[in-house]
Amino acid sequence: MKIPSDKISGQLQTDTVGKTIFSFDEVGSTNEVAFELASKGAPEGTVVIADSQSKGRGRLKRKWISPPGENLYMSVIFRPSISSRESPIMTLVAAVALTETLNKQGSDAEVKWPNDILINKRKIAGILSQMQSTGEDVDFVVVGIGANLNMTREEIENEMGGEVAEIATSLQEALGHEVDRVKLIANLIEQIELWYKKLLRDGTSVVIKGWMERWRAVNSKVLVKCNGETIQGIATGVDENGHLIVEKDDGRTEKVVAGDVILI
Ligand code: BT5
Repeated sequence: MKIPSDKISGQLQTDTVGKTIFSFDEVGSTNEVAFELASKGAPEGTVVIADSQSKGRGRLKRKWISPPGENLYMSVIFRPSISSRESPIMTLVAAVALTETLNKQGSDAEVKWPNDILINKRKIAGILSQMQSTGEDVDFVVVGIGANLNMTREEIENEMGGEVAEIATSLQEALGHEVDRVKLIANLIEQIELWYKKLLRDGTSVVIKGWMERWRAVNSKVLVKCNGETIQGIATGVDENGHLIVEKDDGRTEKVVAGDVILI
């Protein structure tokens, strides 16, 4: 059943984000719907929510498991005046906003580069940002957020199956009780606007700082897999564009735009 958008709107005091909310029972992917809307000129701050997704997407054609009735699947349209190079910062804006929202509920969530949120080292949420550019400038960015909210361990195992269930968690599993989905979505939209405004007002450094404060793997030994290559070293931070800085074992520094990180 679709999440009532008027109930979310009723709790919002934002200027732009969530001024228009499209809520669906089921879609293929909220990112796909939002991308289509943005291509047709939908304004900044437009939100697309679905109760379930039949083709929920992760990065690199991976799947995002999206059962109905209990989770969050939401995409937001942004039209920031930034270059395409800087666009990964939008993923960090969403990561900080979501971590803050989850922790206000009493959890102990942390960010993982580039697009994950973890609780007790397991993945509770993922973010998928997709951009349309004109020349070097961003035309729009769709930021998609998927988070497991009211799933029990049994449901995680039934819905996700062995391998994914092992690395996944939910807010309910972490807190030991269910959360109010509408309230959480409203809180998240408020946090997203707050951090987006910080980005526009103060630039990327404030977002980077906020993200680094919620990143516990700083200075850990890592293996980074990107474009079929593997880099080994110490992850020391993220640069102004949200790229991961790795001090390699041979002493050289590498900046990674996209990849998967394994702690070693
Ligand atoms: C992500 O990709 O983590 C980005 C996920 C973004 C999902 C949202 S939902 C709203 C919007 N609409 C969409 O279609 N997508 C966005 P990635 O880092 O590539 O991670 C994908 C991997 O996470 C999968 O290969 C699984 O291992 C794991 N996974 C899949 N579903 C999961 C779930 N529900 N909870 C935890 N882990 C999951």
